[in-house]
Amino acid sequence: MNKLSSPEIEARLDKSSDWSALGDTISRTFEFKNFIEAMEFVNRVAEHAEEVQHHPDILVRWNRVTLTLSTHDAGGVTEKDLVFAQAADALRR
Ligand code: H2B
Repeated sequence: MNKLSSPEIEARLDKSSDWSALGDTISRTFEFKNFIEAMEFVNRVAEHAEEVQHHPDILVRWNRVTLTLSTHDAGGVTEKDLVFAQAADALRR
């Protein structure tokens, strides 16, 4: 899978904002009512990650979950990460 350039990533993120490019990754912080709801989201994300065999870095801080995506094989952000970002957005509920 091709690594996308910074301008390509920025252009793609403008449309589906909420995600920001940070170095060779994209990330978004999702906020929930409490820790349990945050963890339920994490579990939905985990199930999806297994299905597509693409696994985000996940940081949980009580009611906030930060997902950080990159494609290690490509050494940066690829289409795979942008597709995963949209799926994660849909799992937010
Ligand atoms: N997840 C992430 N975030 N980046 C990868 O490059 C990656 C992955 N590679 N999950 C996948 C697994 C690869 O090892 C398998 C073979 O698809």
